[in-house]
Amino acid sequence: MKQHIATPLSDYIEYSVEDMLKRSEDFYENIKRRHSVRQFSDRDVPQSIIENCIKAAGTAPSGANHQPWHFVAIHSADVKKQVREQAEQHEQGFYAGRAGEEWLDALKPLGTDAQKPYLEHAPWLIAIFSQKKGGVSAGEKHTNYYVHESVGIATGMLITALHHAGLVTLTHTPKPMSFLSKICNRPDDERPYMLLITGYPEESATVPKHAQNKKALSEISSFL
Ligand code: IYR
Repeated sequence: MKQHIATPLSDYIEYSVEDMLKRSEDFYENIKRRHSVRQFSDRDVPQSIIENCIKAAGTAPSGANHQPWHFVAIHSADVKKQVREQAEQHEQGFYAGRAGEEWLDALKPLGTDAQKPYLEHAPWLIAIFSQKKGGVSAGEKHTNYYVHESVGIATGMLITALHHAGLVTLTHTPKPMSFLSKICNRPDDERPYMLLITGYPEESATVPKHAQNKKALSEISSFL
């Protein structure tokens, strides 16, 4: 039988209410500068920055602390080329009609299409995989819990960490995404969850007006 053993919460930091107000305002001001960017510079980014951001993502809460995720950070030009070729191939079918009229209509204000040059231009692609089986130690094959929720939270933390470091990101979910498993040499019991593109923005990078439209606090929340 496993046992519950605990140690004191020794790294918690309490701030005054005034400080918390300031910190929460500052964080909001900072995170609202995060935008999905589709024009990436080919300027390089040191691997150590990507490693730190993945370490930050790896602290995310997860079902039974099984950490059901794997991050493949792709820097190799050859591998990025393969990802671009295969993603564009799938996206062509998607934009040519597989998506359906309603979906294509919803995407129009974003100005996206099947061309994904950033998959080669950006210095880093981070392929995120979810694990149905695992455990608290790498290589275990127990059942994982709340996999989608856990990987979603870790991905959000990764995006936040990359933004905090000073990089821009784009979440990309080519449909279907299974080609990523092969390119990244991942086992069959892992599923590609998302592809995150990261690096510096091109100097002329733009943000679609549509994407800047964020719902007001009153629309996204209720206080009881
Ligand atoms: N995966 C496609 C389509 C796409 C879908 C949604 I929903 C978006 O918010 C943006 C794009 C692509 O990357 O072009």
